[in-house]
Amino acid sequence: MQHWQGIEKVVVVGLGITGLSVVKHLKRLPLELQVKVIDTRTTPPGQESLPEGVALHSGGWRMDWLLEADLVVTNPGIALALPEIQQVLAAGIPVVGDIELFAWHVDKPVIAITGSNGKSTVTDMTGVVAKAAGWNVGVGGNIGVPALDLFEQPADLYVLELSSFQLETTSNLPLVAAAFLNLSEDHMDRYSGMADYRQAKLRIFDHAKVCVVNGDDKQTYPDTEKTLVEFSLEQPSHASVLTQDGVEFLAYRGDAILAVDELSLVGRHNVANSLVVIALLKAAGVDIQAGLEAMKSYNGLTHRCQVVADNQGVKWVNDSKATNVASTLAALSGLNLAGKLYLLVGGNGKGADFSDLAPVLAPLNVQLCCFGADGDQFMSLHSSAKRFDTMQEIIEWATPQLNHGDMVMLSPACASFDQFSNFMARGDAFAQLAQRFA
Ligand code: UMA
Ligand code: ADP
Repeated sequence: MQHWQGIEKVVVVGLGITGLSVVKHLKRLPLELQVKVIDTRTTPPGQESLPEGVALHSGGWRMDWLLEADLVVTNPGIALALPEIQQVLAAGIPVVGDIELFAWHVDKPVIAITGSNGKSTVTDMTGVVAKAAGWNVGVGGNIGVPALDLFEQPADLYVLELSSFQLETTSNLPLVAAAFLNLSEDHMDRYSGMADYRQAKLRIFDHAKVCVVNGDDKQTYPDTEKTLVEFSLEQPSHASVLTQDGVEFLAYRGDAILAVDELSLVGRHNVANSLVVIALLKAAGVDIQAGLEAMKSYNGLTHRCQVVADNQGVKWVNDSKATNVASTLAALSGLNLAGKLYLLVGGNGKGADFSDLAPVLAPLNVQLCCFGADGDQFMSLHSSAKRFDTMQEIIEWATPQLNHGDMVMLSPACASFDQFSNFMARGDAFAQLAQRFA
């Protein structure tokens, strides 16, 4: 409890699922803490679940509360650059996030994952394989289960997905292994540029015994000397693809572990993600062989390159979480199809430039099906492009033409808000169409 010395008054900024998990954690500690909550929203989510006796101020700031605090705990959605938080810092009051509180409390090994794309997939798969290998695993963080809630159940290993927002307010997280998957443009509304965004992510390595880095993306390497484990799709590496007698294997330090085509996950990026899972679990001392069947059958999180129907040799893939160009490019790279790809693209384009898709589509046997508000923006990307209003129209038109070896994939490179409430609703609608028409 050394970190808590001299701390009595704690102010939690931002409720939501993180703020609630922080309050519950503070209440569980054997300390006499005075806890207050501020949320700038008029009706903060989670308000109704706040334990009795915890004062809440909503709809704005309370600088008097903040400046009297011994510790301020912020929700990841609260930027440190806000003037109110800057004032707290200038007064010498420590500002931390929920992951720092997790770090102060945890007494079991922790694995953590960050990056621009693939975090949730790697986090979930790492948890699934470790569980299959007999470990009692707590999986949480940015993936949607607040890390502090994991302390409500016993565990002997934790796997955390960490966003750059969470890492900004974390300084003491001891990790048995940490991975930085890749870096591409995101969250530029919160950072002054890519260098700033990268520095936030690099904090994951500060107290990591083993740093898993992407040999194909040097931006993921720490700036100081650390114990590195590299993964790569392009060259031999600690974790890489090894070809033996014409068969590709996932390999770790030269040992073939699993044939690539035994993975249920599709897409070359998922080969990279699987290599990371192996590297992380090896570093944590988990017996990969014991979890191998789980790795083979792992079919991904809903809405990320997930096979939702496989009938008469036609695979239907839901990649509704591909809401930007980089994630659709990832879904396309390394697709090894015997037949034709029916690719559904479009939605709310958020003003993005889609031209990077054209050279990747050019060599593919593809039928580009453009729908939604910004469907027109895809029409010039491939000669096959055909315009529709909705996904249902596309499926009704395409189904009679499908042949063995074909794939129907929703990887829209756009947000869903033009026709759906979120990417999950869009993915569910696609999965239902797949069930009906497959
Ligand atoms: N907000 C205010 N005033 C406040 C508090 C919040 O305006 O006082 C606004 C902010 O714009 C903030 C937003 O509300 O961005 C979301 O806050 P929230 O209360 O909904 O947050 P939580 O429910 O606690 O969810 C957070 C993470 N949200 C963010 O980082 C924005 C969740 O990641 C995470 O799953 C959860 O904690 C558990 O750890 C979401 C996310 O979008 C999925 N993450 C970003 C990403 O993946 O790209 C980083
Ligand atoms: P995150 O949690 O970082 O958003 P997800 O695992 O939810 O990552 O995947 C988000 C999107 O990015 C999906 O469309 C998915 O297919 C794609 N993706 C997954 N892994 C990678 C990767 N290693 N590189 C690029 N894109 C990826």
